[in-house]
Amino acid sequence: MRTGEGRPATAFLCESFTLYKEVFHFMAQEQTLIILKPDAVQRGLIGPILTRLEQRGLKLVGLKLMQINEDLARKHYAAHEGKPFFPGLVEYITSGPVVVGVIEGKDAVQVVRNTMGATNPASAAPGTIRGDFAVEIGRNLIHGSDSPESGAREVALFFKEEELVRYERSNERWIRE
Ligand code: D4T
Repeated sequence: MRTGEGRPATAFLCESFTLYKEVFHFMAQEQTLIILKPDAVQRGLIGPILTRLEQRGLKLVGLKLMQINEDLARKHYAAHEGKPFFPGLVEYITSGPVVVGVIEGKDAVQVVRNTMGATNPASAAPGTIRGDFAVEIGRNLIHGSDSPESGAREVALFFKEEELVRYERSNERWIRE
């Protein structure tokens, strides 16, 4: 049997199956948004923070430098609208360039969150990013999505689909079973 363009049906089926596998694999992966906040950029901590995430074995599939405007800040922090710290939070996150990234993989949200440490750096454990580099909640250097659902919402807020890159790491089997 041949398809309309004269190609064997088996070739068409194989290509469709490969595409289906790739799309399924992509959709099945948990994603989390990270933001290296304005204080991280101003303090020259982009490298050290990304290094910690990379050294943990986390996989970046998106990364860019940008300035968050007020509209995007309000959407991103919509859950905190009306809280006393909300105006200061919007002012802080829009006050200078940030680095935003997407980390993908099993348990990405949880692993990023515990690498970051507690929201308030004053009580963050030593060895975590906030515990080693920050002292106050209003300058806590890094954001990470708090659930897979938030991750999906926030990644879609900050990245277009075509900005995310799919690739295999050559050392993947030494990081994950
Ligand atoms: P983000 O969202 O920045 O990664 O922080 P967390 O996920 O760890 O914490 P969060 O959502 O509870 O708070 C969002 C953001 O608001 C700042 N904040 C929070 C603040 O300035 N004062 C406060 O009392 C609280 C609760 C810090 C992080």
